Amino acid sequence: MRNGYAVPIERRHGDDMRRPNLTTLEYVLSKKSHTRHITLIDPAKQDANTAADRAMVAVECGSSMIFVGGSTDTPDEVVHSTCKAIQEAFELRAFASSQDPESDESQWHIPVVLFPGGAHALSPAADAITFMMLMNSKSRRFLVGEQIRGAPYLEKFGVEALPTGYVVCAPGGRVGEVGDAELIQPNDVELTHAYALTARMFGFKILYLEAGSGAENQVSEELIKSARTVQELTLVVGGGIRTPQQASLAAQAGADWIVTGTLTEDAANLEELRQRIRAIVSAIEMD
Ligand code: 1GP
Repeated sequence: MRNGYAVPIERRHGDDMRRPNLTTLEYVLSKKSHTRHITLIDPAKQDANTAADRAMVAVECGSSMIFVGGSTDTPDEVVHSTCKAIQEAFELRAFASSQDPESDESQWHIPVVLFPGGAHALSPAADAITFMMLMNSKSRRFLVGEQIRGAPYLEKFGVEALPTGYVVCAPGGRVGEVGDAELIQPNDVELTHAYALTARMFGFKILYLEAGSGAENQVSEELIKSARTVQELTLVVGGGIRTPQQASLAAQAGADWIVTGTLTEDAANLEELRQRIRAIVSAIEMD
């Protein structure tokens, strides 16, 4: 474990201007008539400027939040420069929109949220963090250990914590392995319900059902429906969602948010990315 923190503490000043009345948690929990989309950007997979270009395309095409992170051991400097580049790009776009009466500035009031693999991947430039307990981990490290390491930095940075129960479902991928998870199987309906109840009883506001990045199979419809019965939780579903049909299945089963990551990384260029995200967003907005 490192003793210091490599990234200088410099709070962004733009967030009050960009989202005047809502905390990020209020924004995430706010009820919408349709499922919303999150674009996950793994800072290890591209340079900061490319990440910012991809994030801008995502927002233009209807993504409602950007996650920055992944399960890899990305140094905090890389996470920070990615968050910073995205925030700066959004601020410029918000400013440009504010000068144009035809343009909707609020489109750029999109939170940039850390989705960390551990306490090493933090940045003061983020609006918030999915502050997660990997609920089905067998390792203390992922239940509370990394969180205890990260909490003092987050407090110092003033990065808002989004209290999240994180449950890894089969196939689970790398996060299932690294996180030492007892994977939830596609028909473990009662167990999923018990995890959802436990998350609520711990006071978590968000439950994230994860199949693992690049998963061959997404989280099953049955598991999403089962978690959905605990209505107080905001339900995030991700892993293995690549097509509008898969996104629609998760949305119809009750996901409030769906996350895609690989879809962005795999796109050959920004135009392909644009088409992919548009297709996913319009599928979930129709449900
Ligand atoms: C991974 O749920 C996310 O943590 C996204 O998964 O890369 O398969 O879209 P994909």
